[in-house]
Amino acid sequence: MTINIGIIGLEQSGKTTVFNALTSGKADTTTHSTVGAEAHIGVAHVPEPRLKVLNEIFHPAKTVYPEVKYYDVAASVKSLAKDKGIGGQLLNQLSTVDTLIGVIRAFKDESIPHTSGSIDIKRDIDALNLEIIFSDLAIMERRLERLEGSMKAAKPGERPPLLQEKDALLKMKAEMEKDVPIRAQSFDQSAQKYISNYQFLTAKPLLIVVNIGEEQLKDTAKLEEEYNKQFSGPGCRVAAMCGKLEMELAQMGEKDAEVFRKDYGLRESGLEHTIRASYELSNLITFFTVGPDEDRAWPIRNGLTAQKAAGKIHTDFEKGFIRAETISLDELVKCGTMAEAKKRGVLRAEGKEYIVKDGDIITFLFNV
Ligand SMILES: Nc1nc2c(ncn2[C@@H]2O[C@H](COP(=O)(O)OP(=O)(O)OP(=O)(O)O)[C@@H](O)[C@H]2O)c(=O)[nH]1
Ligand SMILES: [Mg+2]
Repeated sequence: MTINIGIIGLEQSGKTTVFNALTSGKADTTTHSTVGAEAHIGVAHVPEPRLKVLNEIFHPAKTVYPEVKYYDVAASVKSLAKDKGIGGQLLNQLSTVDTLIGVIRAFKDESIPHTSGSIDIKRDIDALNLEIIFSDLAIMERRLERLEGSMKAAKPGERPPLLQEKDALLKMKAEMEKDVPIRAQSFDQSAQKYISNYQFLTAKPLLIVVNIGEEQLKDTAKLEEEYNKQFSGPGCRVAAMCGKLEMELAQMGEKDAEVFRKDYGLRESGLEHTIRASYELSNLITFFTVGPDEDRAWPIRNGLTAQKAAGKIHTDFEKGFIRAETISLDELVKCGTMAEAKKRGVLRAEGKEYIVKDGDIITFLFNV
């Protein structure tokens, strides 16, 4: 399974630097990106240390990490929304991602002038929010126009669902005009489906990455806490990291990077840090499948039943679900082997309504 994350932000905030940090990429950061440029796309594996533990038990031929695909959309969302050509295409690409990363500049550097003349995190977060609200409003208006047309042509019996959609859109629009993103609005069940149909940008979880300077590194944790107090909200939280340093570390060997991180007092890499935050934002947990062929981590939404989780692997697993033989990683480690776990009776047979937990190791039994 691939998790898609779109990187947005104001001009020269460090989007491509953060992209390089997260994907160990080498995209150019020395020139300003130009309108009409294509997105940088890069893939990273979700760091999942629990797979290492499992590998020591099962020695599989292959280890499969979940993938995250990052899109660095060069231009500002606002300019994309106005543009019908490549801008429109980039916006379509953005509208399919699962989560947005919004890069906000906090690093000071006289040689790189800030487009608004100064560093002001609150101002820039507001501006970024307004950009994506602007883009969603444009989509809403187009949809409302089309709805008017459909309603005129509709037979009386066809009108109620159209009216219901119009009603839902108008409510969302009114809130957005008060600068409330869709992720912070509340809806009844019937309006919910319109949100997923349109893939509005402000409906997506937003991880704000405050791109701090090297001199702020030792205060990373404290700064992050303060930023979260000020700026987090429904579907939105903040991670602080130094894009430039993380980019340099991502291009080193792991061992060297580790030494540098220790020196700076950093507990985890920028990738680990932002992925953990985006898992929490998107309410994702991980279950594992194991065996001689492969050990594999599967990200799923928290709250899924065993039968639905089985469907993430294959639809046949879901349709023909019999039971899920389940053990937590901690229990397995205590037992040492699956055979020992069976002997001690800690390998559980769970039914289709079982709610999968983070760290479960599952063997699905099914028939087709
Ligand atoms: N000192 C310092 N400079 C940074 C940091 N992050 C980015 N920069 C510099 O800021 C400039 C812009 O960085 P980019 O990553 O290209 O920014 P961008 O948002 O992708 O820029 P555009 O795509 O042109 O809008 C580059 O010269 C980077 O080296 C940082 O954490 N510290
Ligand atoms: Mg860029």
